[in-house]
Amino acid sequence: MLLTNATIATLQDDESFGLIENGAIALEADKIAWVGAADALPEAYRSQEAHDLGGRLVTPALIDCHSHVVFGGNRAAEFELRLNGASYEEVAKAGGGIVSTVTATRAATEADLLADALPRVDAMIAEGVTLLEVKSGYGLDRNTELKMLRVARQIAASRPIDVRTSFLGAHAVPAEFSGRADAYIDEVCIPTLRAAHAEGLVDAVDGFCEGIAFDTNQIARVFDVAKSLGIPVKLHAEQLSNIGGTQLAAKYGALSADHVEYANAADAKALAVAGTVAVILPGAFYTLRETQAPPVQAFRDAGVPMALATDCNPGSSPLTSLLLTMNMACTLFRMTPLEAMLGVTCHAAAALGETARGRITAGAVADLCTWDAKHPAELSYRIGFNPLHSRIFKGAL
Ligand code: DI6
Ligand code: FE
Repeated sequence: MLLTNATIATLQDDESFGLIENGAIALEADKIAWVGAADALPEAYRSQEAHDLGGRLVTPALIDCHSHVVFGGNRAAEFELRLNGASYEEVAKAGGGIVSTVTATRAATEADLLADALPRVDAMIAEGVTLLEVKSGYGLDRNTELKMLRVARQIAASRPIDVRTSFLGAHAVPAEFSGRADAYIDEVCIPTLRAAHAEGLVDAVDGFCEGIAFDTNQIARVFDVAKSLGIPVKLHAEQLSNIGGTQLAAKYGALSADHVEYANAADAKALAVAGTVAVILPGAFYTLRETQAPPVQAFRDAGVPMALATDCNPGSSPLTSLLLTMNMACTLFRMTPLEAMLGVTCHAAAALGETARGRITAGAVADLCTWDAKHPAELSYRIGFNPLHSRIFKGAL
């Protein structure tokens, strides 16, 4: 395939959009073979059938590097209760909160979970997503965690999208282990991780390091097992308070530390040294009406790559739009449109350990989006508008 008459945001480095006006991109099978100005196109590619893009913008396809897109039920009733003035206790008594999602996810069949997840995935695909991370963590027992991860694999078999799984057994302490978080880690979380790994279901290991979830010692025990199995780690860290999760993630050479609202300058330095990506999740910040913004300037100063993701989940971020996520990151956190673009492409790829994706360069995977737009800043600027013109997944339109 040959794309011509394109305005290309190559993102070849992190300093600019790397714009090429009147550019061309030659694809060979599932890879990008050549990119540059049309008048420099090598003879060898000139005979290919050309798709004239009429000056449209081409970017790397979008990557959502943090999602909990597989879950049972939803929490709209709890949303409504709260807006009618119910207290946290009343919501919990009415069966609300993460517990209700765990109950619904345990009760659902694999087919139910897949049928519920696919419309959310389709909304992502419609905005140009070609690579999606999917976490477990609403099972909190062996069978349901495995079930969630199998459904994540089925998403990739059902749609033209790649999926990377993260085992999030350390997401919450289930009711049956109330007050016994250590026992949950040893008796359920770690054995389930081993079983899921043996089934080929785990691409990375995640955890929720927070006062209301697990402390650094408990997460470290899970990470040690991940390390012994050769699985990369990532961590929900410093979302609601600073308890050392970011430093722990850096110590383990994590792919990413996610949320990080309460991270500080020392944490940013540790991430930079470790080469760990900071994943910024404005959907959860917005939904929870948080006031502590992530230390974007400290990440810039330290040279920490920043990614953006939906955190799509039924409680704190019922969001499927990565384009809206880009806008929120700019408006709420003062990230620039360039940072937002890098955040949903090459930096998101890095947060998943993918080095051949997220930039338009010879040899990269041919995952591309074409947009009814002239400049990449338009993608962050608009609210609730989807200018996707076409999506190319592994070289196929
Ligand atoms: N951080 C969050 O904000 C969500 N999980 C997490 O690790 C909350 C999940 C939920 O409420 O269902
Ligand atoms: Fe999350």
